[in-house]
Amino acid sequence: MSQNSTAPKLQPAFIPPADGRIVILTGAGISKESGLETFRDAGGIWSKVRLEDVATPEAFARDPKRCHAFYNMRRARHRAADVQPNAAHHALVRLEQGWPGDVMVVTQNVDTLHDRAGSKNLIHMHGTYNQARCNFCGHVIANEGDLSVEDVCSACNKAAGMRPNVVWFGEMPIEMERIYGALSDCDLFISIGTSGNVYPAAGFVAVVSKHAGAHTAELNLEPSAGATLFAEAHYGPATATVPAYIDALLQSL
Ligand code: BV8
Repeated sequence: MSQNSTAPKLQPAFIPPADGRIVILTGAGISKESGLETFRDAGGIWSKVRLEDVATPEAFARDPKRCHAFYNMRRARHRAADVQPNAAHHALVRLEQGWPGDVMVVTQNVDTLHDRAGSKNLIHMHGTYNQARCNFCGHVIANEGDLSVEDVCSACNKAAGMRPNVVWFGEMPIEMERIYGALSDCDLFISIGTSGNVYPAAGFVAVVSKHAGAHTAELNLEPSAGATLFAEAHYGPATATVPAYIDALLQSL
């Protein structure tokens, strides 16, 4: 039974075997209807500030106060009471709980909306807002408040080194081996809310497509840069397409 009888119906072009492995990649678009900005939509984050000035190790070395201000502003928005997981986040939790095979969510997002919705088999390949890391010794702490150059590392006692524990451009994404292992062994790859501009995430669909029997689907507001690489696509807001698609998969069991 669909979660909401008025929800739009959507028929997946491919239903994996019941023990099939499903890997889901999400980007900023899945959090848009929760009230968080995307990066490359009109009026998005990168239309207001250059990533080279706030989201690279060189930018942090050059002007740490500017980087802290950028992340403090986004982290404060992320903490706001009106920013909650939406129907798309909750649909992915239903899939993880109701699908007999393995379901893994790999998110590019540094927000914690998947975690708060209840996703367990979840990889934050670009890190998260709610940790800080020392640039000198690598010590990681939980941190949901503002960071500044006055912060002192509790492990090495050096100041001005605490940075957001996110993956900046030019840095190695997290758990890449585990991600590539899942991609090369999955039956269904679903990409949700990403423009397909940032690598290596944008290359995942090509990794999956190399493996016989794997199917790829894009659920996005509009065709991504990699749209032609997907076997299937459904366009519309994530809170409409994702529950409809996921509930159709679950009803096929
Ligand atoms: C690396 C964390 C080496 C910080 C981010 C080729 C191969 C390898 C690397 C590169 C390469 N070419 C270039 C590179 C370098 C670079 C890169 O990709 N540059 C780009 C600009 C060309 N990549 C890197 O530096 C990466 N590191 O490569 O290390 C390596 C290589 C391979 C293997 C190991 C190591 C590190 C990149 C990570 C950077 N950090 N974020 C932070 O958040 O501040 S990236 C940033 O972009 C966010 O994570 C964001 O999630 C991500 C991708 O953006 P999207 O999520 O797609 O968001 P966007 O706004 O673009 O799109 C939103 C989409 O949603 C749109 O399509 C829209 O239509 C849709 N949408 C909107 N509303 C809705 C919706 N969909 C549904 N419903 C809605 N309501």
